[in-house]
Amino acid sequence: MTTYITTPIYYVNALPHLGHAYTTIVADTYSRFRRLCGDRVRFQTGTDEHGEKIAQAAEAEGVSPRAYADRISDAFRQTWPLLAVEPDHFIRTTDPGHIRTVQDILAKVHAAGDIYFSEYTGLYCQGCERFLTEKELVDGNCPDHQKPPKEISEQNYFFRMSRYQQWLIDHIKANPDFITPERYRNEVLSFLSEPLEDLCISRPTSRLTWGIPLPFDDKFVTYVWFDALINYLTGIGYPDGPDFQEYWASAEHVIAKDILKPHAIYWPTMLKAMGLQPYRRLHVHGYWNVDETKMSKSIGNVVRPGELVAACGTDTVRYFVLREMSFGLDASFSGTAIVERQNSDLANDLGNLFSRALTMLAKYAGGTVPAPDEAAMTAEDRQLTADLLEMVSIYRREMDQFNFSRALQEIWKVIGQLNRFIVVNAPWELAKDPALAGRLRTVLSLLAEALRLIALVLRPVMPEAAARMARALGLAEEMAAATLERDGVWGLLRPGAALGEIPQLFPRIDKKSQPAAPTTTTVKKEAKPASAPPAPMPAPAEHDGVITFDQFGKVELRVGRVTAAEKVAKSDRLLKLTVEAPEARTIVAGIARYYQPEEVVGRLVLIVANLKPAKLMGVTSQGMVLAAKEKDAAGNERLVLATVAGEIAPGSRVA
Ligand code: ME8
Repeated sequence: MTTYITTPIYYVNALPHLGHAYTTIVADTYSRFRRLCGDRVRFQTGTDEHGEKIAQAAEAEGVSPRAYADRISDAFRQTWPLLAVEPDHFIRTTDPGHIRTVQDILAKVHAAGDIYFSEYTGLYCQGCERFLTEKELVDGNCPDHQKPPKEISEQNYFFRMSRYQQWLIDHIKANPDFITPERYRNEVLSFLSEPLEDLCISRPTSRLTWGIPLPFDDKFVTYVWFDALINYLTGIGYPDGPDFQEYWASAEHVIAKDILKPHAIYWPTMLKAMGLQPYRRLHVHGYWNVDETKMSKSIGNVVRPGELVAACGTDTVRYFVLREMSFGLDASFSGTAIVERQNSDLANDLGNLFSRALTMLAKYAGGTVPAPDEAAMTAEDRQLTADLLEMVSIYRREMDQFNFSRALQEIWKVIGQLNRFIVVNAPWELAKDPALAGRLRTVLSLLAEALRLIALVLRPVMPEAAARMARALGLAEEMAAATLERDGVWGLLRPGAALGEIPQLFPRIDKKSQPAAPTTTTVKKEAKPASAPPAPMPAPAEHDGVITFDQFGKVELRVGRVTAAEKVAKSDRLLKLTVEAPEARTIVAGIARYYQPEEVVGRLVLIVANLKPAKLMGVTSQGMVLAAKEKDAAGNERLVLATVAGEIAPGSRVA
């Protein structure tokens, strides 16, 4: 199988921001995913360099359009490696080969009678670089650029787009996944239910010279969209390059909803007029917003990818955008949300699972893959194994449908199960009894195999972390050549094989010292640390006398499950716990001298659920975790968390 995946080519009138980064990370992740499925893949991105917007931006800087385009195009090219984005080809519309092919195509379509000369009056939005219909305006403004379009009346060349309207409707109806998600398919079909106008495809050189000259009339240059869309063909060697023959039928484009119309209507009809088959799928996503407003260079509320990477690291940025945005819907960016994802999903859930499992493999299995003992395998082990394989198959389906967030949620579901598996099976207890050696090996081998599968499925999303995981599992080379087909099965680790060094996967971000504060005021505000002065731990009430049953009844004791734990900054006594009882709540507990955060995750604890919330070191604690305390003869204090004697649902009342 082959896959050809593209991003839009970005205008060079401003520097890249998180919106561009998102589309490009999506395309890169999909490219890596298809390679993992064993496909041959071509992944292309690039820059769109002609047109009025660019000419004006260059003029404003007092440089030539070419010099200006060179500088910004380079900034895009330099940004992608920071995000581990690895395109096979970076195209520029100023590439001589692209210009030649655009002219050849124009000449061909003109000769076939699909381009004609006429006069036109319309409402032009320079931000969109296209004419808008009255219907598209909101209060007289372009909804995307919040400015009224300009009425332009001039003689121009037109592409007979209307000729292909019925063909396009039929094609969209016959191919349900041609435009996805479905809401955008419906939007396009609804637009096509009205008669389609022909497309104006030229600009007189008296108004604009920064474009590709029409081969049949040098007093005109090509309209920027006619030039830009063709990049998807020239980039893979249309008309006679071998890659074009091999890859065009598998073309998939990723865009945001701002450029739906050019991609869903202009482009397929242009391809039809050229005698080419349409692309295979168009994937349309929503906007990254800041304060309910689209992040955009014209509004200026942008988040720079480089700054995010500097604050949180490449893999965290990739994970965050893919997990946070449901593909197709809008999402809001905030600095606190990315720090929260890093600390909770990555450092806590994934990072702790990984380091705990590998530390135990080193300690109890001599740093090698242990051989499982079939006889010591339980029904729960088999269920967990089945759940892991089920996750791989759901992951495959969701990734193929561009449901990245759902695919990641599936992975995190099994990460949670594995963290609980460690607590329930307590390998450190098994290690104390030689009679349980078989069980210990079985538990550890299941964990090692689970980590291998998790590293495998995370590769497209977080290539760097997945590579570190693979190295620690002694699989650096195997993993680089792995496919889902061959490696997404159970039991590939060889007993006795040596494991590698244990790396720290994701450091916790200290919210105070490292706010992921990009360039917008909103984000800075949100990422700012809580500034409340440290509050003292509330002193437990002391009772010399007896209490009544009623008095005791006022204390709501419940069982809770710790699902996340981290040290409270600048405190050596406090841990911030997320406790499900059954709703998640934050409890700050003075246990940091006795428990590492990773030791308490997954445990059942007893909590006072109706204690008045109190702020401890700036963190609001909604309850209290119970623990027993003793002092030895030397006066050293020891503290042990209170719990229940068996598994019981979090939230159960203790009375
Ligand atoms: O339209 N949220 O270029 P462009 C999500 N040159 N994605 C966003 C975004 C946001 N707030 N802002 C931008 C052009 N994007 C043409 C394309 S293709 C043949 C020609 C992303 O620089 C998203 O992918 O305005 C959107 O479609 C694209 O940048 C627009 O980039």
